[in-house]
Amino acid sequence: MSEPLVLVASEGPVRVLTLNRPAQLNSFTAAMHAELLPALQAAADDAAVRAVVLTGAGRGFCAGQDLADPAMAAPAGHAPDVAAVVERHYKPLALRVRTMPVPVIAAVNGVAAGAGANLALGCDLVVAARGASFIQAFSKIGLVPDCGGTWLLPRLVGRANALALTLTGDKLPAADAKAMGLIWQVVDDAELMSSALALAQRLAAMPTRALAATRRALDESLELDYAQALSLEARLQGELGRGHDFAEGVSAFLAKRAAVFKDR
Ligand code: T3D
Repeated sequence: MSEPLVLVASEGPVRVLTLNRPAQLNSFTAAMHAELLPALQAAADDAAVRAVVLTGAGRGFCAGQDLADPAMAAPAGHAPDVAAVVERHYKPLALRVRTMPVPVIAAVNGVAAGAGANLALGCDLVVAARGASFIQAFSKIGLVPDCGGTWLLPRLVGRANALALTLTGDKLPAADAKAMGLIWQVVDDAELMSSALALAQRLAAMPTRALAATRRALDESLELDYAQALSLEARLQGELGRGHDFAEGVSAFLAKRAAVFKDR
């Protein structure tokens, strides 16, 4: 039997998904897509999962689309249908990550290029190894950023930085990505997984439903005016206020004990 292209492991409430095509820097084939999206869906559907960590096997995180995947190739004499690839694979993947009911942490162990970079940047928190790097490789092969890159980049680092990264396709070392505000944290290479897992365990013990609602409010606020954002806050507070976790959080605070959150 061949190795899975996405390794799935659990550390208590944390689901760890590892892209597993190390010889090709975990670049995406149709077959790897066919394992990653269901693995994310399974984590979303499993009430015991309260955080997800996404990482890569070997020296790379993900080099984006596998440019040699025969399953993506056009029939002889035809132009490739890149739109179909994006609609079928990258759009559902980016949407799934962004709407997970639990926090998603990218543990970027090495180079993250093309759609691989944007997959990481679409996660809620990005922790990168010092030796990792981010490359908006699309301009080098005549494409625009996909997997959410055009939406994410200006929001994360502003138009000037977004344009510089995407037009040049230059490699951005993890420390520079952190300094630019593109990612959350840089850690020593040897400490990547322990740091990402500790962060995931910490988030897993928090009120998961409120964390997912917070992400939603921040994302939606970008399309709203101030009054609309205030209304969305009121609606979400209303929903959360009726849940177990708010009552538990307040009662634990007043009783000076640790809260045990359950909502998801
Ligand atoms: O249909 C569509 O295409 C639409 C979807 C588009 C989404 C996208 O992601 S487009 C962007 C695709 N990705 C790239 O253009 C990145 C291509 N890779 C690179 O530029 C370099 O590999 C890296 C800068 C990422 C890393 O460089 P380096 O020197 O550390 O490693 P390397 O030697 O280039 O790569 C190691 C191996 O991985 C090598 O194989 P080999 O020679 O040892 O057998 C290389 O061919 C393979 N590899 C790396 N990236 C890809 C890849 N094979 C296929 N596709 C790749 N994207």
